Amino acid sequence: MSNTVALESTVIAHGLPYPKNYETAKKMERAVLENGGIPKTIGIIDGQIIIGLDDKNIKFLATGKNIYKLGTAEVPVATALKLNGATTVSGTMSIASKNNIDIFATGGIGGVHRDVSWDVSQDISELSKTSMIVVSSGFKSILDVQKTIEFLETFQITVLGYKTDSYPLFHSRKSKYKIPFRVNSPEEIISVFEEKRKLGISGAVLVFNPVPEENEIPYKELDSYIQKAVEKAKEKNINGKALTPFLLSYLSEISDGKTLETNISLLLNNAKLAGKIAGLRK
Ligand code: PSU
Ligand code: MN
Repeated sequence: MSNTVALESTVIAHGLPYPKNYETAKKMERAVLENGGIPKTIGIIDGQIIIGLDDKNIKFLATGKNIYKLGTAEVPVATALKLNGATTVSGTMSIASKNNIDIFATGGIGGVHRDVSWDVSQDISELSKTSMIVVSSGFKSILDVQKTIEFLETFQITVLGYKTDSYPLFHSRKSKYKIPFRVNSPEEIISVFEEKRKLGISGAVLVFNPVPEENEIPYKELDSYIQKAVEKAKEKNINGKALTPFLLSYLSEISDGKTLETNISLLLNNAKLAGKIAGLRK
């Protein structure tokens, strides 16, 4: 397989505010490149799937108004109806895997939401069937942690802690949940992935790479912000695709931008690790 690293565009269009979203997208590409990989940011412009969005298109997704948030299920709608859309973890993985790309870096994956019944991200079903190394900093801490861990198990998603013994939780490096397997090098990640593929087992190898220490927000501090954000979403009746973007921006607001800085830091750190993994392919 190739040394290309896929990057998603939902984090640009719906996960971070302008201009930080644009700057971060460019910095993620640079981080992949500097560490030995070829970055390709994926999105849909006027119904065209683009693997390797150029500067103009990244800016368009970073500033545009009617940009759809596209999971795998919505990708064909966007191409048929000639829409503009940013692809989520699931949408990006499904496009990348059909184009010979099997390494992907994101921030936090989707999972099972708190309080809201049956809001489970398409990311989980995609991770269960698509063969790919996915580097993230955990699932988003706005989720129900325990239920999401159980879902990863049910869907046979291979989980590895990168230099960590517990599940990192996006903004936080540690949690009380022990991660079953720890790896300490990009080489070990590649070897687990190749083995999974050789054995004919479908699905991703999900690598949890904790946010750098200097930017982490300890879970205790974070949890009070999250509870407030979840309450607010309930009060405003926000659900479905709008829920994650709302919670992320509300968290940034009530933490004085602290969660935003953390989010950017972990995205860059994940791009760096994915670049290193890809560099081994040369
Ligand atoms: N990682 C981030 N910020 C984000 C996302 C990931 O740091 O905004 C996006 C990803 O695209 C992920 C999506 O697939 O949030 C999950 O949304 P939902 O919970 O609605 O499935
Ligand atoms: Mn959802």
